[in-house]
Amino acid sequence: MTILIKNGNVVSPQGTIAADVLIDGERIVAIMAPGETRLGSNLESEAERVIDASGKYVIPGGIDPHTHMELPFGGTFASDTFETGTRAAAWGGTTTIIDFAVQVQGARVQDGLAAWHAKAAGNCHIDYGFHQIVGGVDDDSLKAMDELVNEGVTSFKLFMAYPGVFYSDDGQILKAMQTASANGSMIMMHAENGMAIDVLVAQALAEGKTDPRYHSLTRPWETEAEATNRAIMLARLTGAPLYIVHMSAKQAVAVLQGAKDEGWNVFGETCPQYLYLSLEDHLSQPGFEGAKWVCSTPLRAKAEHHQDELWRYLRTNDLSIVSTDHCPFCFKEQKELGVGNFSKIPNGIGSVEHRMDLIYQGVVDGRITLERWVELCSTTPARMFGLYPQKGVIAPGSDADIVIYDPSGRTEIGLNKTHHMNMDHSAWKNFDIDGHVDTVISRGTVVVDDNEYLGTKGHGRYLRRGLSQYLI
Ligand code: DUC
Ligand code: ZN
Ligand code: ZN
Repeated sequence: MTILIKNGNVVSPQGTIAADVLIDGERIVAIMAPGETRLGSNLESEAERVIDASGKYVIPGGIDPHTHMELPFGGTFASDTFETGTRAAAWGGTTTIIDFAVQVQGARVQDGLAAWHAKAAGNCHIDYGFHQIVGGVDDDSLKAMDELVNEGVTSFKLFMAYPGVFYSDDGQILKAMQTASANGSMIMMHAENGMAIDVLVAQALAEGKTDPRYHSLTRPWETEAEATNRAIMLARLTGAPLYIVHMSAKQAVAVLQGAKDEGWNVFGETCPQYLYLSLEDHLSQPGFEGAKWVCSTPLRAKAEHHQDELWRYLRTNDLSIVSTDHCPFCFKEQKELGVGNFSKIPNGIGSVEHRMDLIYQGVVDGRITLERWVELCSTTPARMFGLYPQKGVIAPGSDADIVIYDPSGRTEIGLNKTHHMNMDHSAWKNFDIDGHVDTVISRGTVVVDDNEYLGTKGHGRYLRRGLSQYLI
């Protein structure tokens, strides 16, 4: 199928230009001045489909490099499958996800990856890749890291939190970082001091503090900043590149900023929940309502002014990417596991469908530029995780993953009935966006058009990733 997208404004980190985009099959084949012909041919009459994007932005499809479909957590599983989660992502203008395959202590890393392939294969609506969680660092898993790099899994997530579950101690972290330093892969870090947090949690529960808001109060910013600093120092010691996930505390990002200023290979992401939601307004809602917003790192106190600082760090590139950490749980029977004990509430918020809209709102609000929106949500994720220039850019030869975004449209994202994630509630109640995802194209196939879903399960393909471009 050939598709001509005409009269749109094509956005990249370098700028926005009025241009027509020609797609042939799964790839972009030409970007031309509006109305220009190619090789003497009249493209408009030759294209099988012409989409008029007048007044709209034409952007590379969103890349969400941090999702957890079907993650086992706290005795249950994240409620989106690869089928429901990738479909919801497509609805929201995200055309690639990178999900986390899980290895638990005592199991083989290769088996964890194989299990994730089995969950995803034939079920995805959009393209997908994997990072690998290494939950049990030992000699076998260190060897497996080398093997996985050759299979296109070029980043490994370690946890300084969740002792007894995903946790690695400093010696294990050091060894995994030495391995990454040697094989060129990226270490992704959940940076929270889990040992200290477990003590604070036990003390709070002993004092009868069981409400959801204590989830945040027992994970204070110091536990994030301390772990961030420790991870950076261990990365520095080993020469491993480091990417800190879901940063929420301004003090932790200040530590990252210092290391970046020294020229070290360290990067960080934040997520929409930390830019918009808070301890006071969400996690502290009456009764058990706040459980909807239990995630880790936690939502922080508005009074501490983290949100403005996180937006600033996004502008200054101290934070490089906005991912979602999409990890949805239903309220009924899943979040409810923690009634009477906040530490038993499964951690996670569902946002994979809303990231493009929520961060576009930052453009509307004057917090970031249009070009930075595309850079944070598509181009940098592609470059950071070895997908560029196949993904993350509108250029001849790149996959035709394209979103046509209407800046004069409107999107009510907080209505439980209208989202497509497999959840019985929305964490984004009362969020209305000045903008709208009109058309979504995944590898040359129109999957969303004018509020209609046209995609199919099984269209999404596994992406074998290369090494990060930021390390060369
Ligand atoms: N944080 C979450 O909120 N959910 C899943 C795992 C994590 O680190
Ligand atoms: Zn995490
Ligand atoms: Zn996560």
